[in-house]
Amino acid sequence: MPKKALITGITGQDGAYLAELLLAKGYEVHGIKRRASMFNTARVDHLYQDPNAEPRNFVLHHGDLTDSSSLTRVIQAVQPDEIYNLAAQSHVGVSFEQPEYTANTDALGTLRVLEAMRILGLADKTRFYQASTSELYGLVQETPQRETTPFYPRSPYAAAKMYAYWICVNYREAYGMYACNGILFNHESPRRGETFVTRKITRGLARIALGLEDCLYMGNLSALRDWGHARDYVEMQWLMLQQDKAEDFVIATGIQYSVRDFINTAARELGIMLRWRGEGVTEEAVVELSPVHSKLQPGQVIVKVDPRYFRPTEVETLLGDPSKAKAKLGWEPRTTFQELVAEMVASDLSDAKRDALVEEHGYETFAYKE
Ligand code: NDP
Ligand code: GDR
Repeated sequence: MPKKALITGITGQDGAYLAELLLAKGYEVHGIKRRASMFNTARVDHLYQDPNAEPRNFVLHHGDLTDSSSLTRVIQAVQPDEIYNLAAQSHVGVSFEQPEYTANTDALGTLRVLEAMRILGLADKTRFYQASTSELYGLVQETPQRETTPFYPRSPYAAAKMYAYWICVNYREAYGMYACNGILFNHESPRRGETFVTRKITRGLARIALGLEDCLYMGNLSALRDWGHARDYVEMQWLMLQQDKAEDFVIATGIQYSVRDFINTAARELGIMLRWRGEGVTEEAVVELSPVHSKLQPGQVIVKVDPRYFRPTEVETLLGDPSKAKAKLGWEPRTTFQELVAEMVASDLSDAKRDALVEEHGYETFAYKE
């Protein structure tokens, strides 16, 4: 019998990479998707299987982390060996605008999954992974941050994830459940949501390079993050559930860059050299050099600061210490920062080229030529 995994948040960035990994390992993969007015399965459509296919090893179920009955129903039907709780309102900035919804999904949602497991008598059978986050460290108390570093959340998102972290620890201690937290630092990919900073940069600059947009408006350019690749990080999520004993782990690269560094690196990938001028809200990036055939002109301002993107309380710096994961899980990040940026730029450039063609020739002509 193949092992069965249930992934909440399967339609998100990590859910899609994790589903691919588990399918490759021979798992039967079940995922919870929420109802939306438009298709929301683009990241996993390539894994879709005809409902009449046998054996069927990839199945999506409707459900929502704010709805206990749907969670209980799905968990009862699937009887999973492993549950990966990845679903969340995961945008820190948005959590200031929707704090209650964020708490309901990210904090209580985690409790609902754990309670469903307990009530259904799966506390001994099913292993549980909680998508915890470096945002727990917020206003950092120690650098680099490790498993023992005290938390100081700085957003409604982080406060909700802190509840989720501790309820996971509590269910492990109270009921002997195999439940663990992966404290993952930022991880990105071409599948990253378009409003997170890295993807906003690679998508925005690719479109600017092709003349589809003029300028990228950014928030805090000095924020420092420890960025890795999502494909590498989901492997650690799986490994955490394969140990003898449930434990919490920091997953990070141990290397830090600023948002400004990310912009410079992405621009260089596109053959654009930038010069920065001004400071604070007047800081901007000017094109110094651009590729010969580019529509960009030297002197053109393509990045500006817009205070709209500042957060009421910011996490200025995060840097992880993955020593424990290295020692116990054999963790080695495979993708370098440069490779990550290059992969994201290449993907967004290819999308932007398609959009530029459609804009130039019109959809009908483009479709006809195809
Ligand atoms: P995404 O935002 O890409 O994906 C979030 C997923 O959760 C989506 O599938 C989304 O569905 C789903 N979801 C949101 N709200 C609900 C709800 N109420 N009920 C059911 N499903 C819901 O996040 P990532 O893949 O980047 O991250 C995965 C997890 O890891 C999240 O919990 C995030 O907070 C955490 N994390 C992420 C890090 C990162 O750098 N990426 C770092 C540390 C932690 P839909 O597609 O319909 O929107
Ligand atoms: P973060 O990621 O808040 O770390 O949370 P995000 O990419 O949103 O921001 C990173 C840093 O960049 C600064 N920033 C901007 N951010 C966005 N989104 N848009 C901008 O225009 C912009 N300009 C500057 C931010 O202020 C911040 O300092 C991510 C999410 O995936 C969480 O779910 C996860 O828990 C953490 O990473 C680890």
